[in-house]
Amino acid sequence: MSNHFDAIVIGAGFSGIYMTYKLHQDGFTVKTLEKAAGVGGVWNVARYPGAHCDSESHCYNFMFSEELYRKWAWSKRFAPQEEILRYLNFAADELDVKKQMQFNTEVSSAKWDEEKTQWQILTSEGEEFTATYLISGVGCLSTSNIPNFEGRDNFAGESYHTGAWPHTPVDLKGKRIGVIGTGSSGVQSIPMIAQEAAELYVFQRTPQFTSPARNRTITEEENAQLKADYAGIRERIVASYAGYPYVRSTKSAVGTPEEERLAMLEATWEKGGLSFGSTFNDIGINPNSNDIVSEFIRSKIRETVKNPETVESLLPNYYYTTKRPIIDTNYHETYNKEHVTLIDLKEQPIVRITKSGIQTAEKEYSLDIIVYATGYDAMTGTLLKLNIIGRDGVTLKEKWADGAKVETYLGLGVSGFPNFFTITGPQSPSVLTNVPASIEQHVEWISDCLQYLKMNQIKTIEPTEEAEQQWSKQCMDIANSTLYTKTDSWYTGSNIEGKTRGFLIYLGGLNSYRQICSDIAGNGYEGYQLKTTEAIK
Ligand code: NA7
Repeated sequence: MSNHFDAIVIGAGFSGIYMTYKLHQDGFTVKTLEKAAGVGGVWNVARYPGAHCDSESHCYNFMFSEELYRKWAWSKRFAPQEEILRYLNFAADELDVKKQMQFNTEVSSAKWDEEKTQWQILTSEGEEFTATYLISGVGCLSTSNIPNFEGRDNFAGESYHTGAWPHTPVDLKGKRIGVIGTGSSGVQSIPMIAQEAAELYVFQRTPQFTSPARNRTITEEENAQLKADYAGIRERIVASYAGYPYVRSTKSAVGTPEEERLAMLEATWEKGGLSFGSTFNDIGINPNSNDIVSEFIRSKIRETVKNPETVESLLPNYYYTTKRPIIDTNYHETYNKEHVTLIDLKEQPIVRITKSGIQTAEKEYSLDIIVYATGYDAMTGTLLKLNIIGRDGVTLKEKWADGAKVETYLGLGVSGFPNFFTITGPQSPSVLTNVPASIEQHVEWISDCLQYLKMNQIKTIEPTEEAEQQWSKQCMDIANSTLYTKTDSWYTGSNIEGKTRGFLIYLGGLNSYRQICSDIAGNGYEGYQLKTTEAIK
């Protein structure tokens, strides 16, 4: 059997499923390689207790097909991991893409062959594939970050990372459990783990802003309304800044009288969900506006947590939203439970992991289980692990100086790497949007592009260095005009030891970005070098 395909897609999450479907529909041969045993991407591996999506479920799904949209009804306003995984299996079955997918197959390298103008892809299992196009659908958050604490491997109990949770149930009942990390995964899992644990110790380096999710069941009547409004929801998503079907606030926090702005904040707090972060239009750019909203959240934490010492440690002091905003269910309430203890790592840093637990500068905490809720090497970690080798044997690692100088064109391609596309790649809107909306836009753009190449007998496409540099500068300039770059976060790469600080997300909005991408395509793929077979000869 020939192992040559028009395209190899890596990853079978939202991106891989839709890309595979599109390519097959368009008449290309495609093979999708997935490391895990099934579809789902991050939703197949981040199975920690309490794992939920924080985009509202009715827009956290494929919108390109009305038929698909109508066939699925979500049970909850914010879907739990297992339901999203079920949805992705449903979508893959409905779209009939599993037969193009090969599971339990990890890509170990992909090398550009200039002479044959094709990619040679090798897997850890020793298989070889060749393909005209290489398309990454590996997602932005799929390489777990486990900090290199001294003695980490000496721990005699069980340890788990939230992003690589076992597929079989973990028995937490009556155990002494330590959770390191209070990002989204920590905040979601801590209240659930507290329900089972005999003792729970939360090791917190940075206190987080969180607002209530107010998750609830979606009634049949609501579901019927959501289905009836398919066209409206889709239209609003396409027109929106962040891929959500909501209208953005036009009010400034500093520009709104105190009484009115408090009423607005109370109303969005009560409503729940991520839209609290969009109560005003200048939270991300104006430090004074940000202070107003930050102080509002701090006041809620003070009202909730009873122990005065614990409250002090839980008050965040960075600019709200410059770390990924979190929505929670009973997070701060959990610290009122007798058996839950907050360890403030600013006061007593972790010194080492011991055989029996965690040793801080003050004492040793004896534990049965350590949960690492310590996040991901986001945006570039997984792409770099693929060992991609471009023209003249230059690796993506070398090109990006091991993550120190990441430059792409539109977050969709990299110069020196012909016929290579990155769905939600670095410097695209990606994680600062409702990600499935960004994925659909990228998949459709790539699909249009491949059809254009085919129709015009173009053999290779590759961004020019100049276009790439301009795009990278534009991304950084926009980020620098906001408060985002002022905080240490995985948005800036500063959560990973040795990773150079930058900002790998296009912040100009998905709607503007969509227009830019479509103009570039309309202008014959401006900023790209296109070569026909003749030109290559
Ligand atoms: P995050 O948001 O990166 O959170 C990781 C947490 O782990 C955060 O509180 C970190 O503290 C903490 N951390 C990381 N390294 C250490 C060390 N060395 N010591 C102590 N604490 C540490 O990851 P999540 O998985 O929660 O969320 C990621 C996204 O996944 C989420 O937004 C969803 O989109 C899905 P820090 O703040 O860096 O001081």
